[in-house]
Amino acid sequence: MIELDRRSFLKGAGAGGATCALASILPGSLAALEKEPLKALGEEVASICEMCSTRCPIKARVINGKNVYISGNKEAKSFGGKVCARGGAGHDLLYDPQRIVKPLKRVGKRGDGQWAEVSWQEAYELMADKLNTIKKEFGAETVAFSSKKGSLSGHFFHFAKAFGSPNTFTHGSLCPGAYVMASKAMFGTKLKRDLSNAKYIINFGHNLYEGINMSETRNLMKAQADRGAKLVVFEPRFSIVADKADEWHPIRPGTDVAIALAICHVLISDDLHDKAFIDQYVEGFDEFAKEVQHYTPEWAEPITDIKATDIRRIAREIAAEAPHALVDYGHRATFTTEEFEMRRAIFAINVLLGNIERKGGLYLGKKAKTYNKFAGEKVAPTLAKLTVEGMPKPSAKRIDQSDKQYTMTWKNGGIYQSVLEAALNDKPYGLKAWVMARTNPMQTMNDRAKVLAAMKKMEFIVVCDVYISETAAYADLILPESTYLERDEDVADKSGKNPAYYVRQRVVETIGDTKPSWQIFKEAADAMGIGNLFPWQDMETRQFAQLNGDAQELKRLKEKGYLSYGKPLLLREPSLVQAFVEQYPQAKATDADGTYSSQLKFKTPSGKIELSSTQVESFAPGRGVIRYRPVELKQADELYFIQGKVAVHTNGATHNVPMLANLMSDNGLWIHPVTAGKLGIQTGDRIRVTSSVGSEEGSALVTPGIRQDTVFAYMGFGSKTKELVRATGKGIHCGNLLPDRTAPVVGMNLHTTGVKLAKV
Ligand SMILES: Nc1nc2c(c(=O)[nH]1)N[C@H]1C(S)=C(S)[C@@H](COP(=O)(O)OP(=O)(O)OC[C@H]3O[C@@H](n4cnc5c(=O)[nH]c(N)nc54)[C@H](O)[C@@H]3O)O[C@H]1N2
Ligand SMILES: Nc1nc2c(c(=O)[nH]1)N[C@H]1C(S)=C(S)[C@@H](COP(=O)(O)OP(=O)(O)OC[C@H]3O[C@@H](n4cnc5c(=O)[nH]c(N)nc54)[C@H](O)[C@@H]3O)O[C@H]1N2
Ligand code: SF4
Ligand SMILES: [Mo]
Repeated sequence: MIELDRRSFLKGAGAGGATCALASILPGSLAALEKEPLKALGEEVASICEMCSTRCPIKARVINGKNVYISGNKEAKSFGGKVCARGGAGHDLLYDPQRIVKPLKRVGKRGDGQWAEVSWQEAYELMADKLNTIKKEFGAETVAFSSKKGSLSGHFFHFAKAFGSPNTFTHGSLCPGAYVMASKAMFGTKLKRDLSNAKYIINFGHNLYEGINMSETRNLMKAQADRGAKLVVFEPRFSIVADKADEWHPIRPGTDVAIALAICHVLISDDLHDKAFIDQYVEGFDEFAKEVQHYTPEWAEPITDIKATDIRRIAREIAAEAPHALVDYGHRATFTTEEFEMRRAIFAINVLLGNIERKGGLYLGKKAKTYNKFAGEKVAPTLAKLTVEGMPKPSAKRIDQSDKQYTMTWKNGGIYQSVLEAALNDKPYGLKAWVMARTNPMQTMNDRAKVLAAMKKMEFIVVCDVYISETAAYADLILPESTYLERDEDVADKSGKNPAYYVRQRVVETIGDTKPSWQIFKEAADAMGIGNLFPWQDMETRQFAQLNGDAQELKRLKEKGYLSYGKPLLLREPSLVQAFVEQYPQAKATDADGTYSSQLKFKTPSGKIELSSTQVESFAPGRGVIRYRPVELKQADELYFIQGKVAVHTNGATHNVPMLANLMSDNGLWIHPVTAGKLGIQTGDRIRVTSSVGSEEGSALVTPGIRQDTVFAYMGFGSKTKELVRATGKGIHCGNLLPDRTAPVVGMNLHTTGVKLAKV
């Protein structure tokens, strides 16, 4: 932990007073406070990590008033009672001298780093004055609201709705949107994967050993280590998952869809598909089968650079392990403009394998309502939805989704990057203000220069964050949120094969003058004259209402932190269904084969899995049947530029956390030796990467673990604003190289582009 020397930082603060330009002490930061011992709120508090949006269940203990020891919560078995490196470093965020702990108002030119500390009341009044004036003059819809979806976004978007703007955005179009929409189009809902029980797994760039999700990462480890599952990875670079796999196939970026369709071709032409499953559950098989006739492995080979013999062999191998085998549909779904087809083609393989609701396959989440219905008794409490009367209905249309091809994008999450065209070119109408919470688009949205230009055009920008992030550095008002270790939050649903809930609780007394966002936006609403739409008193009254007034259960949840109810249930897995009916005597009657197969329904127009879909055809003509379309991701003389997560950092969020910054603060560009050799580049050399929108200088990492036509960088580095002191100027800023390009139908930002490389 960094020790503060009080005398030297007082010197650094220079003129002192409320206004200070950026010196060695950041205005409003923890460094300016007298360092007091941490006040524990319990011997060991069960809570939820927020070092990334996976939100793993944790236990936290304050040690000697100085440190917080964070481990996994053993109640949540699939998480293995463990946290990752970032989860363990939570203390360093809590106690980072550079964390902001006072509301800040811009006093110099926007982006100049001149800030004045203000009281919360002043901050709320400024917000009320500016936002209400803009609403009166231009309409509430000219204010955009964006936040990473998760624990705090509910309160934030409630605020946006109460204000009257339809323009709310999550990170969806920068992250998972495409696979969620593909899954909804085919199954009517999101699916989950039973990695730990799979005997054969095909992975298309799901970076689970670096892009960590404690539960899924551990499940993949379990499948490989305990069950000897075979793992086949298609990845343009030798990721850690590729390193731990049985086979690594360096696929050409953006061509996964061709492999997936070729595997479908083999399964059907070799008669390896599950015909009984298809007869019972699938709509549109014939059209699909007709289309994939063309997609032979020999056809896929020149597109993907993967040998036809390998594709055919892999298809046969996975079919031999079906239904306890799966093709992972990934997480960040931004590789190609054909994302909708890519993710649907991956789901299609799973459908042909008949692995839905089987061990080692894909399944539908079993929340309390569904689970209780099957059990014939109340096994788990259902969570009450807290709604408010009198919420205004915005009359204006959203700035995105006007084109009917975007019918499937989230109603409230939308196409985040459409903020840019609206702000800059009034498309479809202009924006005047941008309110953000837990989002850092200057780092995580494509085309940093465009994001900056859009921000410059705004009349008013509010950012709620824990740091002066790259985005917050251009705000007019910064609202410092308490870290997750200082917050109580709503009870959250964590159901998988059986219902489960968990809750975030304060581990320590709040440091400095920060607040949780549920409170920030409730109090801001008061100042804005819309406080009546926030009728709850505090977080505990909300949690109590969520649990339908069951004080006992709330107490139990808070003690344990994570409550799981019942036994795992997969409707088509005989052993699990048998254990379930033995446990619950009132349970629904099973089918003759001892399963709940006949009860498996899908929320699609046909009630079946729509392998081909007339609904999709109606809003996206030509896409009713999954089809291959060539894409152009780079020019002939360029290299593919791709990115990924690194195990010790989160997106554009943790690069200033001391312990993690010490572990890694730069992202060398991965370059193949042949490519590097042609340019005279060696590891450690300074290099310049240039795309159609930006240019970045960085260092080279020459490695055979990447294709010759591709370069790779870990994302989130190279912050360009001086406030993020430990991260600034270190490494390649990925967002600065990516043009603002959006995939059809799913509205995803495209993270693959062409670049030129030179030695500096
Ligand atoms: N340590 C850590 N863990 C995290 C996060 C983090 O920032 N750090 N972030 C969390 C979040 S928000 C998410 S969304 C998940 C992300 O989880 P993932 O989606 O698994 O993570 P990424 O690293 O983005 O994975 C993309 C991988 O795809 C590869 N790739 C790029 N283009 C292609 C292509 O065209 N085809 C194929 N087959 N592969 C390609 C990249 O090399 C990279 O390894 O991780 C979560 N967990
Ligand atoms: N080029 C490129 N761009 C990408 C990606 C990529 O791989 N390559 N990955 C994409 C993916 S998968 C995602 S999910 C997005 C993520 O992008 P964002 O949604 O922007 O999320 P983060 O970078 O995780 O964090 C955003 C901000 O949250 C702040 N923060 C952290 N904890 C708290 C808190 O408790 N309260 C508040 N108020 N703020 C907090 C952090 O300081 C940070 O400034 O980026 C996407 N962008
Ligand atoms: S994966 Fe790591 S950082 Fe993310 S929530 Fe879990 S423990 Fe925290
Ligand atoms: Mo993400």
